[in-house]
Amino acid sequence: MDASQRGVLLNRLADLMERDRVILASLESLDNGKPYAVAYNADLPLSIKTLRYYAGWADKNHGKTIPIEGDYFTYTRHEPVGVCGQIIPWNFPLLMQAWKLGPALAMGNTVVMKVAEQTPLSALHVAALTKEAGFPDGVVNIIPGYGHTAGQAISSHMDVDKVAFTGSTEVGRLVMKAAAESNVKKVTLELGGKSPNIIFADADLNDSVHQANHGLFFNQGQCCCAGSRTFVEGKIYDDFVARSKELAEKAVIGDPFDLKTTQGPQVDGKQVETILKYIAAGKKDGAQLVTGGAKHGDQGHFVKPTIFANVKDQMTIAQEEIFGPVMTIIRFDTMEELVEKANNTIYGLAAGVMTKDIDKALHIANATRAGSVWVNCYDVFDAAAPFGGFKQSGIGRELGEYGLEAYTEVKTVTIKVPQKNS
Ligand code: TXE
Repeated sequence: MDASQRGVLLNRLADLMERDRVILASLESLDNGKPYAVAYNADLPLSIKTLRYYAGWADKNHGKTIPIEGDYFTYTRHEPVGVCGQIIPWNFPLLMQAWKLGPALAMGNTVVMKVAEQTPLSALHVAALTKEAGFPDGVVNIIPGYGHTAGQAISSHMDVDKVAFTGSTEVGRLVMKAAAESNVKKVTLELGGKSPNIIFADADLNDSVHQANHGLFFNQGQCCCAGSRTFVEGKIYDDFVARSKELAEKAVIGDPFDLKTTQGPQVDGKQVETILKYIAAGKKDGAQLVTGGAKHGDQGHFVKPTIFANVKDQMTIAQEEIFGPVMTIIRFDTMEELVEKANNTIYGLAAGVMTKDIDKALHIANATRAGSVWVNCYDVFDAAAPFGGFKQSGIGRELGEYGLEAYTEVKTVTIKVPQKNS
């Protein structure tokens, strides 16, 4: 198929998702528990835009001609990697699917994707849409299944050329190991995070409280890039904590299909247990529970928005990924202490900084070991801007032009010529 035709198919898929936006957003809420309004207004448009963005790249991933020494003509071809295994999680099922299908299909690969066992429905509907869009048989294969069986089969398969995984760091390690022990397939990983979100005293306080609230509580706190360590400058610390409490308590918790709901249930009971375990650890370690700290109601997997203040950097709740609506607020007084603490984590996915001082913003942007830094904003995503982790948050980048690399093999062709003109 012509490269341009792959772009046509991806655009057709995006159009079909747009047509079925209500169905897909409904399935997403039903499966994951996220508020329908969020699925409809955030997950769907972001997923559709990702496919359209990569549709545009289908015929634009050119090779180069390279002036090597001697009478040769050398050029590179950008070829597909081949069969790409893709394993995705449950927190943004449609979006993670689009992030992975977009670049893989645009670059001419075939895909075997295992969706998360908690949330297979929307992905299976998209699978049907790929048929309707006209992708040839066998190009897009979507499998529901468990990690230790279907996921493991992908990462250890001898005929899979590449595996892309999004999920926990623990499983990322297993995927990498299986890849190494089988056919040394290429590996890209997007793993956990414990991202610092830094609030300086000079920033607009109201804005900062809202930004930090959204950066942590969005998607029931189930975001890999959640601003889960909120660092607040001493001068405004008490005020910030009080206002954050007030805002967190305004969350409307309940039925995801009620359009007023801002916080739905966690994805499942196992996730709730993990969150409650971390809340208990926070209390035991001596952090101050400001609000929440328990399940909400006696039905379903709801957790109250929870805030801990006086959190010390080395506490478990400040070091391990909770993946739930639990905010930990840490005080800082000097820039040096701040940078050291902000980087004192095994992760390096994202960082945020709120300040009116451009020097401070740039210093933090340079000094934090993180794949994305948001200044005076948080969680700003665009299909054109790369995303991925430093340190144990992952390997490789998704989105943007950088996202093409993982799905491209570079072939160097050198031809002897009578006379080179380099
Ligand atoms: O993740 P898993 P879980 C983090 C978050 C959360 C924790 C556990 O901290 O609390 O992980 O969540 C598949 N070989 N994140 O248990 O197990 C699995 O079927 C191959 C961060 O749900 O990592 C699913 O499709 N695959 C995160 C996918 O891996 C395996 C998103 C992710 O599940 C496998 C989700 C195996 N042996 C959780 N075992 C992020 N970075 O956004 C499981 N899987």
